[in-house]
Amino acid sequence: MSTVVSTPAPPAASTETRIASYLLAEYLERIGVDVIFGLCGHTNIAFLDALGKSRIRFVSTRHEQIAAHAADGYARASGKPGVVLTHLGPGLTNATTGVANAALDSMPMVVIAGDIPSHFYGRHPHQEVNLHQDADQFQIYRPFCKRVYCVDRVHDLPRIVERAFHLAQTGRPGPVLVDVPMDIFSADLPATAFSQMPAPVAKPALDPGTVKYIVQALAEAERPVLYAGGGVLSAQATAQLAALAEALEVPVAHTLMGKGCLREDHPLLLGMTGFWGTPIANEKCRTADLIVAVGTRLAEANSSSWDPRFTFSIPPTRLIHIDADAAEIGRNYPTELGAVADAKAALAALAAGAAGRPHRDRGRLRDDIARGRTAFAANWDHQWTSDQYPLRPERILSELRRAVPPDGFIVTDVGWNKNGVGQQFPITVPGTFVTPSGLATMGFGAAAVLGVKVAQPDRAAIALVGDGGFSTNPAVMATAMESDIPVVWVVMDNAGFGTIAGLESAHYGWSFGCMFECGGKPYRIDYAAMARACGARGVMIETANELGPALREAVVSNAPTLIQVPMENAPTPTPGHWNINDIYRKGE
Ligand SMILES: Cc1ncc(C[n+]2csc(CCOP(=O)(O)OP(=O)(O)O)c2C)c(N)n1
Repeated sequence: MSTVVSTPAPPAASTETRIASYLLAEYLERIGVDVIFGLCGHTNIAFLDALGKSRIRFVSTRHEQIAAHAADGYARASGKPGVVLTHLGPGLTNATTGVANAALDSMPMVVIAGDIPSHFYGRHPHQEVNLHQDADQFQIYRPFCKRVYCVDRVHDLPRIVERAFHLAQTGRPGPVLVDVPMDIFSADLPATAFSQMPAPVAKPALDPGTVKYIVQALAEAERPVLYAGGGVLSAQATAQLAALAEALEVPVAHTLMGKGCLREDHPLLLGMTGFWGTPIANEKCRTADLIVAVGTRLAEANSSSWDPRFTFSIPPTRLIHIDADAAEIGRNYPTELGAVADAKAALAALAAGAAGRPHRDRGRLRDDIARGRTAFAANWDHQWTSDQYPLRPERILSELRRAVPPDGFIVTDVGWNKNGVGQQFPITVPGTFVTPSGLATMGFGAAAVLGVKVAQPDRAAIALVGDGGFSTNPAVMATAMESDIPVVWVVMDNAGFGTIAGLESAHYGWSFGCMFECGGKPYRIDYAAMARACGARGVMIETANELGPALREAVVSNAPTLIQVPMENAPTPTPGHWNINDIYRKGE
């Protein structure tokens, strides 16, 4: 955090000068920025003018949270940093949720925010955040950005922007803020001021001794498990993970963000761990003698609140943990060996070291896995063909899987959609499952899908969201229309914040404050009509059999489409544990 030490101003007289905004837009083009998501304000229109004259696409949203989630989705689907442009004050604060969501899921992002004119520092000008310090808005981003820069002089702008893109992408990726007083956008700079490009950075790998140690430990362990987090997906290391697992016949469990790390039908795949995980994944992790975890925080939801009775029992299980961020190692469990490395480099080296190496006999491991997965699926797979109306959520998943090509993106929000997809939905192409994990932000899915589609226009992009989540930011439909982004939103409509309603009902016997009601009756919004009012396609599903054809039509329609599906508020099975359930106490 902080404003950096100022760069000495170069002698101005000897150089041709140009307005900083135009130089900034041209620099962003040169470093590969092809889209910026944002919303205008009087503090950033000088930069918007430059953007409009550049080759960079500007996706204008109706709420800055949408811009930040869309940029986050773009980063996930492109591998490049998402870029956000906001106005000062309320623009910057509106974007906070989206930026924090990207931070907690380690997504690279650069936020460029307008700010008050620097010559008015101390006078509390219009829309300034200044209750504790003048020009203080950039501090709002401090807890979740890798660094927050406030540009005090125009000569600092090129170096700060270069630093921002460098930091957002290196090490553990995350958001960086560049806060720009509006007069700086309009100030002069030498025409060559933006000359430094972010440096290419080699990723940290495992040293040969560590590779040997881990391969030997995996080969000799009796019941080893490879545990994959989102770091494996973002490093595009799934082929290396499969090669290692197959070479040593080691089963693979994963976190929510790690879903897609192995094909769903891979015989060594255990599935997701934790509260909403699968019994076989929890059991194999809990009874493992060695876990090699890669690219994961071993976070609460995936670890059944770290309760040793459910998902991980470390010790006695030995833990080897490989992560890009040293701070993650040893945080939640005693760790035999930590290694700070890029997931792809590490897994490639381990797979090479494991190739052809003898390992312990794993007995009937593959049969065990198949039996465990089938037994769990028997709890719900008959619902995949249910004709019930309002629909069963599982029927929605089955229709979705059949209608969306394997390389299409499924973007979830928070609710049954996230939990059910993480647990039950077959993903075969890595990276096609996009979900908010760390901040678990309701409102993410319907907006993030916009950025996913911008990044991958030739692939289908479907947001699966609850009616609660969708109604937080329905203005996504206006953006999809204006910017011609043909996404599909499937709204699972149970007339309430269903997941929380179910939790309250289980502990307190009612769902006060969680269901949508008007005049004492369930309150249902006609989202399909709303979509049509925005000029998009809107389809209301009236029988279960209508859903499949509606989805297939939406995928090929090349037009923004909302499909509203009345749905039973059925809970997602919870084979693991969540400590909140031990906390609630009901009074008289
Ligand atoms: C911004 C935000 N507010 C509140 C929550 C808490 N929360 C988690 S799930 C949920 C309900 C979501 O409702 P809906 O989108 O209708 O999906 P459903 O649970 O009904 O499947 C809420 C309110 C959250 N995760 N994010």
